[in-house]
Amino acid sequence: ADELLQMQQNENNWVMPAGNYNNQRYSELTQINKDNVKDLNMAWSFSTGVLRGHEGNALVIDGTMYVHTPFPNIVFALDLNNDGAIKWKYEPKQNYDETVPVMCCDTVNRGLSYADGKIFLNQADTTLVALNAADGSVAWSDKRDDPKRGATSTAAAHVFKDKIIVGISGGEFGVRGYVQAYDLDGNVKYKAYSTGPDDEMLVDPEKTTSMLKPVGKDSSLKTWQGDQWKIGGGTTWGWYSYDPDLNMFYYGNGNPSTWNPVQRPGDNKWSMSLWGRDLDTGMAKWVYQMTPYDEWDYDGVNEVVLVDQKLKGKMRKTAVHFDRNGFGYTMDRVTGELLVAEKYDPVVNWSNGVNLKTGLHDRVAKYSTARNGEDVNTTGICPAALGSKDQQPSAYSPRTGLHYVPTNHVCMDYEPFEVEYVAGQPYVGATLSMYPPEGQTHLGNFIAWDSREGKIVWSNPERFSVWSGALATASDVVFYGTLEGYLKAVDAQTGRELWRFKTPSGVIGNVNTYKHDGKQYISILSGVGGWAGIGMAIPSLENDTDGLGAVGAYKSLSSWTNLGGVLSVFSL
Ligand code: PQQ
Repeated sequence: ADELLQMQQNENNWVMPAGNYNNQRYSELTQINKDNVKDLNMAWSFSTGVLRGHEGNALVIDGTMYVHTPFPNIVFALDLNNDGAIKWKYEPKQNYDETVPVMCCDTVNRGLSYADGKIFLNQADTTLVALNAADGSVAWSDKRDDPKRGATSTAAAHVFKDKIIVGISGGEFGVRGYVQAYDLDGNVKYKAYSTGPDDEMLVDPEKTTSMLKPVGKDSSLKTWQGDQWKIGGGTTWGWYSYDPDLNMFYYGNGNPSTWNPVQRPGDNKWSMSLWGRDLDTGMAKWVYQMTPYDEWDYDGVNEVVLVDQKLKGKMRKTAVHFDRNGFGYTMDRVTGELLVAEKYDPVVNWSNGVNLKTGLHDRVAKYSTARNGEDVNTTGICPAALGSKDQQPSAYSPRTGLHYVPTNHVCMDYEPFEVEYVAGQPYVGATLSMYPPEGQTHLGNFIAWDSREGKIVWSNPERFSVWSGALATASDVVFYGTLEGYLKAVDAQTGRELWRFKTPSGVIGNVNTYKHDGKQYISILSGVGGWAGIGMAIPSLENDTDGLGAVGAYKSLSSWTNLGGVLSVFSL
């Protein structure tokens, strides 16, 4: 039986990170519509008591709301039937000194999952804990990795059918990425690495395909020098999706370590790749590397959205992904065939485009950071390392057939330098400066994208990168938050702004919606931070190149907002 498959269809609840297995972040609720959204008011709010960046969103399950925080990863259960009273609170004990200094991009956590009467929390120190939803007591827990070697967790655990899927962070510390599957009782079922020998990646040389062809033996090992794959990154800290009919799950993985490409010649497979795996066995059905031999830190972890749609007259089960490298990819999710790959920000300049036959980019030589085996200080690369989009998840409306994508509009200078691997120490090897594209002042856009054609339908400029996840509803209203702290509602067809509200802090959380006692609510976590807001989260970072280059680009953010985690809930 698939409890979650049933529960995700109840639009009163928000039962998993994206609301739905398919990562669409779409709700059938229609009480709040284009005409009345201007009358939205704050219904109630809740302070988490934690500073630093608040990513992700609360879950709502049958009258209880579950709210998480960044490190120390507190979980609150709020009773919606009793004025939001705190039913229980869980605060894990984690070693601050071991964990927080090795989190690359703020102490964020992207949220909780639910199944079988339990709430699953993926703690920063890599402990996965199952809490009894009724009282917050610990049912079981497992610490799967070690922050002392730079391994941490920021991603939500994702529950698909009878498995809990968790990834790992630490690409900036030479951590070798993997996904690990547990059953609901906490037994490890499999582990699949991003790099290394075929059996450790759960890759079958004959049956696993890339660009529709078998990957062949040692498809990863052949693309690294010596043992470099052991510290080769490809971490797995993004949003996962699941197709119950195909019984496959989907995700992307991150950058090869180090950021200095000259130190790791080769394609560095399978970093920077999209994966489709069988849920029961973990075996890869297909894999596609978007940015072989990465020279810019264009992690491939962004969400994979599952959409059934008509391309060139033919219905397809597609997987849509907005990569850090600036391209919006549409794949056939059954076979891994590449169908569309187009720029979703016109300023992207490192590649002229993707050859749909080979899957390879036509790279522009002057934006390379490694030429003839030597480091090159390169200027004016678009996008910057944080990509045309980072972790902030998009929404999709099956009504309009469009994706609503929070984007970054940032370029960079990149100076690679030689770095030695020391376990638990930064293994970055590049100094970055980031700034808006030439002649422009805005750092973000909120766009509508047609993934059948690979085209921008409308685009709203934003002062800062839109680091918040979007929500689309069946009344054709789309919501998102901004780094200044606005929660905005726009018209799904035109992008016209319908409403805005300034929340207590910058928004890097994801908007969601639920219904309680017949009333529709919109909820959002504010609390500035994340990579874009790192200069605010850690005030001792002062130089423009601090925070891996984000401090300079987002300097003026401190004239708009201040730290502090608050959940804000709105209704008519
Ligand atoms: N995290 C954020 C954020 O939450 O704002 C942004 C980023 C991360 C990045 O742009 C990264 O490249 C990144 N990389 C890793 C990694 O390579 O393991 C981890 C994380 C993370 O766990 O938050 C980020």
